[in-house]
Amino acid sequence: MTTFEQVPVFQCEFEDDRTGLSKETIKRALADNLFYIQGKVPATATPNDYYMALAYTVRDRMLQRWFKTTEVYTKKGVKVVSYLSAEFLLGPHLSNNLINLGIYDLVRQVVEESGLDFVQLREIEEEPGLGNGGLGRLAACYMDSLSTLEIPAIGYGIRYEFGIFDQEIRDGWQVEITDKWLHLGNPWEIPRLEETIEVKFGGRTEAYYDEKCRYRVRWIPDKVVKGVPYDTPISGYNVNTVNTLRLWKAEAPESFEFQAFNVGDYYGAVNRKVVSENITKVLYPNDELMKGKELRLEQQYFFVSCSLQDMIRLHLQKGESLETFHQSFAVQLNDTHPSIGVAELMRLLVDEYEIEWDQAWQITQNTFGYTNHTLLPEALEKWTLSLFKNLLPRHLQIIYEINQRFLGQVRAKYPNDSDRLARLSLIDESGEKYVRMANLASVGSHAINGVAALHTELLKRDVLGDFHELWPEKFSNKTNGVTPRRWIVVSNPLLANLITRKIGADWISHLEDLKQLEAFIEDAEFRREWRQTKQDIKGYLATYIKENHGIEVNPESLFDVQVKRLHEYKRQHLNVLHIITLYKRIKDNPNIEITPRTFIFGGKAAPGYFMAKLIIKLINSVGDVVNNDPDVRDRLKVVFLPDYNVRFGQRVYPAADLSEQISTAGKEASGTGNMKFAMNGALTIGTLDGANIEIREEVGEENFFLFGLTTEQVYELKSKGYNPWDYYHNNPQLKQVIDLISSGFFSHGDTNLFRPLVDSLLYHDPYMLFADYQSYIDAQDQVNQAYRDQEHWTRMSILNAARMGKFSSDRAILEYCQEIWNAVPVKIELEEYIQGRA
Ligand code: GFP
Repeated sequence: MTTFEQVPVFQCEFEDDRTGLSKETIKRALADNLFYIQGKVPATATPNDYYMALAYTVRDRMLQRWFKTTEVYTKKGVKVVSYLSAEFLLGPHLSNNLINLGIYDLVRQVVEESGLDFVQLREIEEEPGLGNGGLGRLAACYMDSLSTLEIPAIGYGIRYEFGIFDQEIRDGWQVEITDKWLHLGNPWEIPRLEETIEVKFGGRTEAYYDEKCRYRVRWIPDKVVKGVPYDTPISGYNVNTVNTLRLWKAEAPESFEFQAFNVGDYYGAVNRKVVSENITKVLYPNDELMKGKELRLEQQYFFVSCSLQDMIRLHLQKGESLETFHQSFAVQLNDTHPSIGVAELMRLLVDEYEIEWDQAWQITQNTFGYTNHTLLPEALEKWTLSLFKNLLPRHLQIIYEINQRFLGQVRAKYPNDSDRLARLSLIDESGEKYVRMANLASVGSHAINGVAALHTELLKRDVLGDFHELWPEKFSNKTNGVTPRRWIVVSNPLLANLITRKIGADWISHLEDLKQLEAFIEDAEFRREWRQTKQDIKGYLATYIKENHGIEVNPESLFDVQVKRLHEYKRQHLNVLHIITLYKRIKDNPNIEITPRTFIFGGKAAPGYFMAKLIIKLINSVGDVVNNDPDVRDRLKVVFLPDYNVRFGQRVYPAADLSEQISTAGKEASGTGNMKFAMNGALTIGTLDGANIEIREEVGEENFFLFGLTTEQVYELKSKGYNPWDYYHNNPQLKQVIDLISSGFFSHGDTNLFRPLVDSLLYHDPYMLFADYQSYIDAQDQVNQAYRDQEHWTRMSILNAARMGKFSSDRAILEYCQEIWNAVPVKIELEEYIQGRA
C-alpha cells in the first residue's frame, strides 16, 4: 500500500497551506471550505454553511494525526481495543475537538475576527444522539479516554439515521419529535465505501461433508445486507492519537435488486431495498417492551457481524493466522446488545475459516469481555427461539452447541442439580423458550465486570450468581468514570480556568491532581472566587431559562438539579414529593423561613413507558401551581427543561448546587451524572446506590447528604412484606402530600389524572418511595441549613471537586487495559514537517 508520504504531491509545502495554524491560514481555510465544500460565497451562505466550513477546518487539522495513528497501528501490528456498543452518545464534536487539539482560543479568535459569531456557530451543530442515556454516554467518554491515553482502539456501533427523539413539552406532557441530526450534513464523518461488508439474514442451514470428509454446516440466507462504514475521528487530549469510531449503515446490495428487476418485480426490489435500509433507521428507546422487536435483534447482529468481519479482515491483512486473533483485538461487549458476537465469531471461525470448534472457542473466549450495566431483571435481553431461528438459524444451532458443551461442564461439577442447570442454561425453558443473551455473554467471555463496586457485588450475588460460583476469577469491578475534558473543560470553562490558575493544567489528563485544590481550602480569596464562578454560571443558566422558556429563576437560590432518563427506579417523583412538602409548609405558614430553591429537571421518558410520562406531567403540573402561587413569593421554582441531551448536560451540570442521586438502593448500576455534578462542585443528596457509595467515600461523609434504606434493608423489608399504606397512615406530612395530589389540586380538579401514579405508590410502591420519604425530607432540611452557611458550603463544594480524581474515565480505562484487555499505549509521533501545525 502506498503511504501518504510516498505520493510526491503530498510531500511539499502544500500541507502547510492547508492545515497550518497561523491565523491567516485558518482564515483562508474557512473561506476555502465555505467555497469549495459548501459551494457558497458569503452573499449566499447560511449560518449552517459557516458552521460546516468551520467544522471542516477543524477536521482538516485532525486528518494528519488520524492517518498517522491508523498507519502506526497497522505497521506495528499492535493490539487494538474494540469497543462494541449499540450506543455512542457523543455530544457535539466541535468544541471537544478544539480543546483536545489545543486550538480552542485560537480558532475562536479567528472566527470572531472574521466577523462571525463563534457561539452561534457552535450552537448550530446537531449532536449525534445515538444513545439513550448513561450507557451510550459512557461509551463516548471511554472513546475519549482511550485516545487520550494513547491506547489503540476502535469503537464499533450503528449509524442510526434517527437517533434518540427530540422531546417537546406540550401542556405538561412529553411529545416525541423525530431527531434529524443528519438533515444538514455531518462534517465529522467519512464514509469508507470501499470497505463495505455483507451480512446475511434468515434462510436455512444445510449439512455437508467437505473434501476431507469433515462434517460441516453451510448457511443459505434469504437476505443479504450491505454494511457501509462511516468513520469519525476521535481525538485525544494533548496527544497525537486520533482513534476511529466506525459506525455501520445498512444498504441493500445492488445485485439483489438487479435480479428482482430482471424478473419484473421492480416494486419488490425497491421494497427490499427499503427493508434492508430500515435496519439502521432508528435507535430503540430504552424501557420499551421487547416484544416484537425483531428489528432490534437485526440491528444488533448487523453491526456485530460487520465489526467482527472488519476485525478479521484487518487481522488477516497483517499476514497472521486466525489462531492469534485475540492477540490483535480485545473486544468489549458494552452490555448484552452486542453479545450475539459470541455466536457470530464462532460461526466465522468454524464455518467460514474452518477452524476446529475447540480452538475457535478458545479464541472466542480469549477475545471477549462483557460489561453488565443493569440489575433490573426486565432489562436483561432475551429473544424467543422462533425469532432467533427465523433470523439467525445458524447462530441458534451454534448456541445450542455452546450450551450443550457448557451444561456438560456444569453437570460434571454439580451432578444432580437440575435447578442450577436450568438457571445457567443459555436457553430459558421456564415457559415460552428464549435465548438469554446475558448468559451467552457470560459463557463466551473471559472477563465479566460490573460498573460500580456495589453493582459488581450484586451481580456476583444475584443476577449472575451462578456464573460467579462457577468462575469467580472471571469477575471484576470497573467503576465507571467520565471524561474531564468534556465534563469540565468544555462545559465549564470558567471553573476550568480557575482551577488551572491555581494548580496548572495537568489535572485535565490527571484528574487526581485536583487534590491539590485542598491546599487552598482556607484561602478566603480562593473560596470567594470559587463561589463567584458558580454564581456566574448559575446566572448564565438563569438567563438561558428566561430566554428560552420564559421562566424567571433567581440565581441566588439553591439550584437543585435532577437530570437523567425518566424511570420509576430513579425516583424523580420522590423529588416531587419533597417539592410538594415545601409548598405545603409555605401554604400552612406563608412567612416561614425557607431557603429559596430552584428545582431543575431534565430527562426523556421512553415513548411507551406510561408511568414515566405521567411523572413528567406531574412535575410540570406541580411547577404550574408552585411557580404561580403568590404565597410562594418566588422562593420555590420548578422548571422542567425539555430535550435533555449532552449539550443540555454541559449547560446544567456546572450550574448545580445540589445533585439529586436518589434511586432506590440496589437499582442504579453506577450512575455517571453523579460524577459530572460533583466534579463541577455540586454537593450530592443521595442513597447508598451505585457509584454514590464510592463518591461518598472519596469526598467524605461530611460532604455528602445521605438518606434512605441500604440495599440490605430494601431486601429485608421486601421479604418481610413491605406495605406502603403503613407509611402513608403513620406519616401525616406524607399523607397530606399524597392527598393533595389525589385531590386534583395539581390537575385542575381532575382526580383521575394522577391516580395511576398515586395508586401505584399506595398499593405497590415497587421502588419504596414511601419507605425513604422521611429520611429524604430530613436530609433535604439539612441541605437547607448547610446552604445558609455559604462559607461552609463553598468549602464542601471545593472538596467535592478536589476529591473526584477517581471518577475520571482515564482511571477506568487504565483498569480495563491492565486487567481485562492487556492493551498498552502506543505513542504516535508526527513527522517534523507536521509537528507544530495541525
Ligand atoms: C446504565 C445504568 C447506569 C450506568 C450506565 C453506564 O445507564 O447506572 O451508570 O449504564 O454504566 F443504568 P442508563 O442507560 O440507565 O442511563
